[in-house]
Amino acid sequence: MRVLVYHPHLTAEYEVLLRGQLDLTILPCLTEDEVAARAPAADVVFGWRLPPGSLAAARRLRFVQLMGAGADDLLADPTFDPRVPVACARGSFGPWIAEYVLAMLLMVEKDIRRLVRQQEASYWDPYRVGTLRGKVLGLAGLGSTRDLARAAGALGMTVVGYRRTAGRVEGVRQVWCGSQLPAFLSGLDYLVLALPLTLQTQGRVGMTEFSYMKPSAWLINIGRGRVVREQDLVKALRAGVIRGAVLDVFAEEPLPPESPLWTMDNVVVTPHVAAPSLPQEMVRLFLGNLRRQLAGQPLEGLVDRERGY
Ligand code: OXD
Repeated sequence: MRVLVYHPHLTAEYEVLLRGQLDLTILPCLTEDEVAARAPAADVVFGWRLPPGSLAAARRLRFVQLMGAGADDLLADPTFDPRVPVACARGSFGPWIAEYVLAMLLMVEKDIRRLVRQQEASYWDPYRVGTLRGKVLGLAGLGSTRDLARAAGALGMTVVGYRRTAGRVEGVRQVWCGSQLPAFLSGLDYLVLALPLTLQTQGRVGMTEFSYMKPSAWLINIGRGRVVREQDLVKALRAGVIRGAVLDVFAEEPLPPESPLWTMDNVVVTPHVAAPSLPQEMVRLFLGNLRRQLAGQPLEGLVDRERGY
């Protein structure tokens, strides 16, 4: 079985972890051109953000295993054979998401950036710090946020959620759906976007949605940048429509140096680090899926092409 492995920086590490496993022949690729050249020989692709067009000549693929949560880039590639099953790593990130969001919530409530600035200036100025207790956390995207819901609940937050269809979710006090978006947004202190990028979610959050929120509310985006209309976000933050934003994902990554988001004092920019793909975890997932594929069983994290995630 020939496995094409592609990661812009970590191909060598993946190759070492895969060596000797299941009799695989590894086709390591470091560049877009190498992926395109080796794709025709590959039975399986194991990759991170596969360059558009690079799998156009792959004709023997049994499946593609992505090292990340999102499949939007690959599904949007018109040269990629739509019959090839795609699996993503969406099940691996719950604990990471919980840690990242809690860190950011506490940073905001305690104003940790101010504490750091004060210490840097040897300046003693006690101020009243906030608390998460009693605050309302809204989760848009409930697939990978259960650990977060549990942890936030344990710290005394009220956790509510929004998704396409109604139903109960463990740790979430109330799940809003469909046309209830304004009601969902209006009650929140923090809105966490953990949504995939699909035709339905692209540009879904803009000025109209911000205007439903409280002026004291914060947005935290850990899903995909293009779910939010970035220009509307900048306007909303400047005009005080919402209080602030913590952004780990952007319409364009790396965030361009000229983006106003870099320098706004009510914005925290992090470089897509909320939920990292650790090579060991990704290899475990990949080998599990390879065994499933060989045994004719359904893949874990199989992407539903109709839904786009
Ligand atoms: C991604 C990820 O798919 O961070 O971008 O997992």
